[in-house]
Amino acid sequence: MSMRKIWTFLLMASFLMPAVAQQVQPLPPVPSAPQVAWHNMEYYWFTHFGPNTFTDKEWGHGDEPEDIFNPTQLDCRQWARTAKAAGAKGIIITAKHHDGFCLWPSKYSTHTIRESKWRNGKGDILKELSQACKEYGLKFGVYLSPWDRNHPKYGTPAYNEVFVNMMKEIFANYGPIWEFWWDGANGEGPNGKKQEYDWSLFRETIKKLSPNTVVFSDVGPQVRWVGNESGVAGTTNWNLLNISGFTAGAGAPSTDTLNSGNMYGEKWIPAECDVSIRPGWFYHKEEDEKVKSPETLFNLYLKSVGRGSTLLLNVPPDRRGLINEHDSAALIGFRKLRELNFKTNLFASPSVVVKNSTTAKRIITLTDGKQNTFEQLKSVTVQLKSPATINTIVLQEPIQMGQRVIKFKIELQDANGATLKEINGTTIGRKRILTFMPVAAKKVEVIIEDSKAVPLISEIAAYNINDQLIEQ
Ligand code: FUL
Repeated sequence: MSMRKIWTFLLMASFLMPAVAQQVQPLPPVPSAPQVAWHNMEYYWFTHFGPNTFTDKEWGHGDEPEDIFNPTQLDCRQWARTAKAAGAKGIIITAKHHDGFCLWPSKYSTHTIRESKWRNGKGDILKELSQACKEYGLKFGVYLSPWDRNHPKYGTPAYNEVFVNMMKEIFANYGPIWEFWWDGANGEGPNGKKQEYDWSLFRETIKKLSPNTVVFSDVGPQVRWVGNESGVAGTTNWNLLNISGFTAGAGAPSTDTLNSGNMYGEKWIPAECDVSIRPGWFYHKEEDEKVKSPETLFNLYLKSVGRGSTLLLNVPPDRRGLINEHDSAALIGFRKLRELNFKTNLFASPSVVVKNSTTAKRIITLTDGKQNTFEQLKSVTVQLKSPATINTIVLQEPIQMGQRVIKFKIELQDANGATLKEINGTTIGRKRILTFMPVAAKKVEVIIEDSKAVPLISEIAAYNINDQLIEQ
């Protein structure tokens, strides 16, 4: 390149510099691509199935005879079909619960479906379910309890190898696995000893086998527990967590911390809300009448997804090996409530003017339903053509840029600019759904009062949902 060319290049570069410098940078820590995809799934299933289904226990002792496990009409395609019809995006199955019984014929255990009479020991539920999930376009996930009340090696260092070998077997035969679930429970095994889990070995194993799998434990590495089993995230919910010095189980941070995360947490480890559609995690006939109603499930959706978390809803198959009619009826009802109530974004109408309050620039991308377009703003004004009844506002941050908003305020005003209602909130994150007694608003203003860095908003929406569904 000649000198003249170099100078021209440098001159042009200097003109371009300020524009580049103004570009907003991601605020670390940020989620990985698999974590962003995980957030966007919003709602998926858990399924607890095993000997407990047949003994009516919640925690089997590990000495149950294998023949106890005997579903009469098992059909994983029926599970997947129901999950799909219910709008769920994936299924995580208890491949092994605390009783140690394996739902696949593991080489590393003698307490598996192979030892049962079911299908003459030839059945393989992980195979059937992983195939059914593929067929119905669902993600497939695996819960593998480290606590094992059956395995003779449990309580000795050799058990950590057994656990690793089981994971290798599962990834080799039933992948791809989108989420892997490690429960933190650590009780005694058959010889009365507790296990010292080698968490770093477990973590390294999955990282090598399948780097895109998101791994859940109380403290991540990719997804954390929300601190309760009732499906409720904190109204303040940071996707960040400090994990130095903590481990899953008894060594985890307090449930309060897990519930709301750490504002300046070192890692992106978002909370997942696990909750059962029934009082127990496993199917019990006497709980058929206690299946949560569509309205209760909708409420849980508001308190999980609507607080920036995801909803991991447990739907346990019955003794036939089918999703029970009581559960499917509630699940379809839940789907209908979501569809019906979130059908019309009142801010998406062409007659509504959405403006950055500082620059007065009109922004249509805030109501286009697309997460990857976002706007840098401290305050946004939404002007409606005529007053609309509103009882729900939804806000989203582009989480790929890091979680920023610490505190916000929403003002709903009438035609004369008088404030009808003021709503105060803290974090937004992936999605924040706020419900309140309805008002007929002509103007809505969202003001970001405090943030960790320049605030970014990707979506805003308003709805008029059935008043009975307003968050309780
Ligand atoms: C708990 C377990 O002890 C329960 O049985 C259930 O699997 C739940 C999801 O996690 O810690």
